[in-house]
Amino acid sequence: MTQRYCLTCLSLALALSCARAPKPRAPQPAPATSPRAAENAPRSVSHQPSSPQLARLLPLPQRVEAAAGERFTFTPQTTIVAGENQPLVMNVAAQLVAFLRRATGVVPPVVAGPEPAPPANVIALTIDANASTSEEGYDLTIASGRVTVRARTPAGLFYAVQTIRQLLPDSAEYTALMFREPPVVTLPAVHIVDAPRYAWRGTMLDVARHFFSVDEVKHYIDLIALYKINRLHLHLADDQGWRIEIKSWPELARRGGASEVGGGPGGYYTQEQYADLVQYAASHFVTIVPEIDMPGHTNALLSSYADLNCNGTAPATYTGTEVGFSALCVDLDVTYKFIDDIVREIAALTPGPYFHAGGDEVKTLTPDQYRRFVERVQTIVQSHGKQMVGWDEVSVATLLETSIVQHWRPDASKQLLAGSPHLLLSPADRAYLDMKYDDSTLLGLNWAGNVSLQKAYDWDPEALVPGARAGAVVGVEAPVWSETLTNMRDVEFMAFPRLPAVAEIGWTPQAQRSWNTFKERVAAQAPRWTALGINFYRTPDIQWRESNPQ
Ligand code: TNX
Repeated sequence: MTQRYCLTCLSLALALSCARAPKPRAPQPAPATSPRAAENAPRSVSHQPSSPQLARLLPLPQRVEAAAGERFTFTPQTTIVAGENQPLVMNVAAQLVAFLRRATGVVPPVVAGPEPAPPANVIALTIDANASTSEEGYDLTIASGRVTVRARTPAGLFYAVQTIRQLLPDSAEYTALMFREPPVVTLPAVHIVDAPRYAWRGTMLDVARHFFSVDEVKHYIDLIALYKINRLHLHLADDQGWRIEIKSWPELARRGGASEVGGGPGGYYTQEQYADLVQYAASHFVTIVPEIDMPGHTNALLSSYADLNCNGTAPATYTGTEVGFSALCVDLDVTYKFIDDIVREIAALTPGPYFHAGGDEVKTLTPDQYRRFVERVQTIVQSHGKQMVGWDEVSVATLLETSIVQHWRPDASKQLLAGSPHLLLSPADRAYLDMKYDDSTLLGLNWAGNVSLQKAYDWDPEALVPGARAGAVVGVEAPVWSETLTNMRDVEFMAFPRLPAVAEIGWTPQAQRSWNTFKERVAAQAPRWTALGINFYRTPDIQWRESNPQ
């Protein structure tokens, strides 16, 4: 049902907005700088955005130029104009409508076609194949009566919409509040040119140690999309549980899915549910990266099929948290038939280009057995049209040019890593969100030390692996291992505020990031997180805000 302002509210609202409209700024005398200094001065004003709304953008956009003109004011006539009637663009427009409805109380119509001329009050979402922005970048101009977004792809439009969302009142995140008196909502006049630093801005959810339902994973996707994260790696199998239906090996889900750490009931996704998750993620421009960990971390599958064990006997299910005791029988032919079947079925359900084959913490194979296993699995993955991703132990094998090594062990050989074709960075002492924040954290582990918010934020991916090939780093990923985490409240506590820190590392150019400005911007997220109901940790090093000026 379309909601409209009543006439009195509207005139009151307009009167208020006029009363509140900022006076045009007097022209400032140009600072006396030498031509050389002016030349070297950064074009960007990102470090000191002038409006309080702009001061809370996270990740920090590449270029934010506050403009002197009038602000954009939402009115009952505001219309969203989508340049093209293609489903992905319409999906982005629909998500913008949902935010605006909650922010203003009005449901703006979406029309497809060319931008109407002023004075129409318009938000224009335009795909422009020739736009100078990068693949996922966007160009956003907010001016009086008009918001214009240009991007080369629907993903770019989606990220611009997340930026607009962060400029809207925090209360817009709380559905119940949309029934309050419609407020006057305005956006600051600004020109933002933005693009991500890395293609891979990821997080991982361990649904194997403790199972998380489809709705819980969707909730996580909702939260990560706000920070422009675009990969969700699902750790679908480990010693304690197997979490995806495989039609050719039905006991995997039936038996292997029925356990988890601590003896709970576990669970698994049917193929339909997994496909639904993939689709939901895609509508938030998130690519699902499925992981089946092998040859180690395989007790759940070994306990489902006796034939996969070297001694022909299925072990009992496992609900503890030790690692390194299980391994596939690498000399059996059936092992590779099994791997081929599961990769084929999962690949067919996964439109993204990646299949993560694990490869970590194998303590029961010889180095030669391990290497040969990784190389054979890599070929199987490739035969099903996917790129292999593996934990950093796989760097001992001969890898294809398409393969990606996920660095996690702080003490992994930097020399081996440097030879990797592609590197995804998840150093445990910085990016593992299951590490405790500090000694007071009840949840989590600390084998890699405590990971404070500053530790999670203050590092440069390019400095981590000296001698890495140019362009090898594809991005960063923050894993959430779930040995100690049993529900979404736990996951939220470990991920917020550290996940937004990793998101900014993946998005914002290194030279523009600083702990001091991040501290301010992350503090300003608190009212939004409260409205969203996120169970975040109020780390003592941040002066969390209770509300934000609009
Ligand atoms: C190491 S990271 C593991 C996981 C654990 C995690 C706990 C990796 C590839 N292996 O099996 O869950 O530490 O922090």
